[in-house]
Amino acid sequence: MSERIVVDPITRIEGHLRVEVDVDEKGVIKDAYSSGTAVRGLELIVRDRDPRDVWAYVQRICGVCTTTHALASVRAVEDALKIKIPRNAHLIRDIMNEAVFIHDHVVHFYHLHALDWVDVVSATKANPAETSKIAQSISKWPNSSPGYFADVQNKVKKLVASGQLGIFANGYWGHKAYKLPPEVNLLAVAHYLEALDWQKEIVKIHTIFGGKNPHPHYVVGGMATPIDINSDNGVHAERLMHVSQLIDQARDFVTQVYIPDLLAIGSFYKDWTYGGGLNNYLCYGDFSTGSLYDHKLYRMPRGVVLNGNLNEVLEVDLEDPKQVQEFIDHSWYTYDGKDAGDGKHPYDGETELNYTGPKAPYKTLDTDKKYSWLKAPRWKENPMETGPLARMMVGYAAGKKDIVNIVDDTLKKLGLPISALQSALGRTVARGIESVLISEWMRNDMDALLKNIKNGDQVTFDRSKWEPNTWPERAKGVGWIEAPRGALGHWIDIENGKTKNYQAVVPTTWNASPRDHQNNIGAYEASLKGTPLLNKEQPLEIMRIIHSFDPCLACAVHLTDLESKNTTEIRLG
Ligand code: NFE
Ligand code: MG
Repeated sequence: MSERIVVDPITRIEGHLRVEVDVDEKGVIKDAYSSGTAVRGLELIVRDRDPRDVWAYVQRICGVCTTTHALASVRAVEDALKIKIPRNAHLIRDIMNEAVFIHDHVVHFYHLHALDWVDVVSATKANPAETSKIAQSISKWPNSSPGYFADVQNKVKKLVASGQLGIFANGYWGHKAYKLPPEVNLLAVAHYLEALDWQKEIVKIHTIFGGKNPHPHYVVGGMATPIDINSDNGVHAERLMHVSQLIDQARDFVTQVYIPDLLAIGSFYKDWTYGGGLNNYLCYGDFSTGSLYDHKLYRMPRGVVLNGNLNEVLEVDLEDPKQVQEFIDHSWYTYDGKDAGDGKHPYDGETELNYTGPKAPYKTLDTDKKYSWLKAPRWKENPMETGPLARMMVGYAAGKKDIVNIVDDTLKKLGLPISALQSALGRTVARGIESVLISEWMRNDMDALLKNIKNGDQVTFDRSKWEPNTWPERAKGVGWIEAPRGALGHWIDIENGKTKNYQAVVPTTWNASPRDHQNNIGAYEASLKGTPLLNKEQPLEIMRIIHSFDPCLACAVHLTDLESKNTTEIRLG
């Protein structure tokens, strides 16, 4: 006999995610179902619009990865119209994307994921002098005196005593799966608060290069970044120096706070090996050392690792109609008016809503049938994981030196083999590892930008193909990027200067996907299977595993139908 457990909503994520699991009498998860429960509207909104405007609409898919959809969109239009952007624009875009990665990963680690491993209430029992000793032994970060940690502890004690835990309310405090000593819990809580403060700084990189954050400005053909080092306006020398400082600060926060904490916390959970999942990893690749248009120059390589086989990296072709496809057999859509159908490549993609789930209020979804607003993207009909772990696996398999070195080095520090990365904890470690790499790359890209500018090149925009009368009648293009949560692709079909069709296939759609035409399960679903729950009333293990992917359902379900009544039927009580 199995029992169905429902977690809805999954908190500390972006968007609306529901997870249903079947557990056996021993409390082990035998099957899992991941459902996106809200539906929004961006792919349809951009139809018939000027392709040069689309970035500004699709950027609103998400307020977390505030720059990623704009970047994917301008790249798609530029690919379609064969526009090559100036080198400065490419560097600025990469620096902005790198800033999003660091921002996202730090916020994810401390504010969205840490409390699955860190017991806040236990921190009240810590000896602050011991916490200080630990802090000083693992990092040279200056805020590490016993008095500093005593102050943080007093704040937490006051919260606990008041009975109103504020931002720490409703945690599973005291759950037996928490393993950290009180002193390490206190360290993590202190840095949770510091990271909250720090994260408002790094976004200034966007405000300087892109005018604002969230949703900085982009332009098809380059960047709307008015570089003029001798002026008082626009992006002048002083502002460039400010970006430079922010990049150094970000690197310090990653290497002196985030990574030491990750290793300290991780070392207590080495035997919690659940959450691996599919072992199929997909990367589109990004962060070129030279031309954007040459994949071979990518620091994060493009490719697929299938069935955990690190001896082979398979080639990914985003225009091949048989590679990336979306299926709807278990998703609330129709294809060509039918409930099921062959997978569609995004150039031929369709977004017709068709809610067939139960009327609210309901206890469980009918998971044999359709059960999610997410489509099921597949690569050559395989379900794939994308994101930090995928990037480190593909980079490792491809023999990228800096990736291999830092992965090996980190595993050595933790005393773990590479196979240990195929777990929830491994995903979290991979995210930390890539933060170190990206903070280095961000420094290098900024140095390259400064050098270019010093050499007299201040150009950020190429207007040679700005006017639609320079475009062909019909043009298709794909824009890809690595976003913090994984591989992101936007596909555009342009006809007579207008957007004929637009499809976004998003990292969280891959990871949180439901079953497909062959009943293959998605990455979240696979990662939950086989995990024992210590306490079915407090399914902390489900939170650990799902959070390790850093879900963003806003991104994943990016379409809507304002006239349909369907959306109200699934509103959750
Ligand atoms: Ni809404 Fe996003 C990222 C994109 S997620 S956060 O990273 O693209 O799937
Ligand atoms: Mg889509």
